[in-house]
Amino acid sequence: KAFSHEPRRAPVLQVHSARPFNAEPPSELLVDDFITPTTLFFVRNHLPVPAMVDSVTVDGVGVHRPVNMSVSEMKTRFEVITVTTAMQCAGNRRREMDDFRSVKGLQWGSAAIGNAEWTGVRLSDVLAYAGVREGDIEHVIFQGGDSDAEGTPYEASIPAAIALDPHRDVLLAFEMNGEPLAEDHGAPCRVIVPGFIGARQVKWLRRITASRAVSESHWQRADYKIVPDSFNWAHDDISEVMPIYEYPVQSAICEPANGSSLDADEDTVVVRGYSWSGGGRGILGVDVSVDEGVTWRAARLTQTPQGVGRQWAWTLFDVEAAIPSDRRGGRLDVMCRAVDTAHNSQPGDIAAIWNQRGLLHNACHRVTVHVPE
Ligand code: MTE
Ligand code: MO
Repeated sequence: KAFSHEPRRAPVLQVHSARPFNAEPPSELLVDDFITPTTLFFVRNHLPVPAMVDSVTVDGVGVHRPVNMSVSEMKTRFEVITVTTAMQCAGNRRREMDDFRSVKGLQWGSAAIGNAEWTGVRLSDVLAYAGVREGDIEHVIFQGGDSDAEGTPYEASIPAAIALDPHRDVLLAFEMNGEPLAEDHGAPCRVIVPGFIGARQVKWLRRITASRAVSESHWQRADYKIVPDSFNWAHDDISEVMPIYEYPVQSAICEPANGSSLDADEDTVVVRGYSWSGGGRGILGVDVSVDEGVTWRAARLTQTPQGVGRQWAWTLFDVEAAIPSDRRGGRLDVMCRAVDTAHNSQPGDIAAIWNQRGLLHNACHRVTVHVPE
């Protein structure tokens, strides 16, 4: 039976789809903890949760020592490390893009992101052990234990240069926040690719293949690509479009919640949210505006020290802003924008980045609240 392995889920999650299960927490709860509690971590399943199988194999080009190992064998054979990294679905904030102009896909709010401590072994160590050498391969393919009605498993790949680089901290992870991986997050073992979109971080990992080409899967070849307005599905070849790997710079306001009412006796508003950039780029600053972007205030940042180029964790921000007096009894728009360590900033408007699948929505975030008299 397809959905017989679905686990219990926290009732607090807001469900976008029950089968397969897709859900995110209320965004206000995301900023309460620098490390997102596992029960609040968004879940993005394309397929039914599979039965638990504790075995990962390594095969493909250059593999002269075939590997077939359980999690306990991984622990004894390779160094175990813990990496704090955020993971964000490429579809995060799709609903806002859809509000602007219709796009295809699950209507994620702004909480399809979380920041966790992942414990596992380095993929680069496992590949070296198997005999895989740089220069022989271009991509590393990951196959999940979950499959569709025809038996086609979830699969994705990452470039070999990332997979083989120990500084990129790509993990075969078996713990999340100090506990064995939960079923929804890929138990017993998943791939963690810091700085990449969630789609490459294959859960329920069963097979790793060293390859000259990208994965043949639908999710690698046809989906998780920026399909511009100009793309013509009848004439253009989607496999020619580059797969998304790294995430661009992002930030979003979690508090106050969009559509909420501020307290009547307050003359300031406390603004809190998250910010993150892919590729190991850190966050230099987050600015908040309560006057339609005329003036901006720098928010206070909460970060964890990580090496330059390896800033995988997210940044939380908070700032207290005076409520403009002309907003009393009306609406107030609160906006935020982040700058990463490569000095990239978020686009000002959705139109510039709108795409058919509603992916990588990182335009300047805005919430609208009501200000009492
Ligand atoms: N891995 C498998 N095997 N099956 C999946 O459906 N979804 C991917 C990725 N890995 C997926 C997967 C996507 S699109 C995302 S965003 C992340 O897992 C979500 O991870 P999470 O559910 O642990 O938050
Ligand atoms: Mo995703």
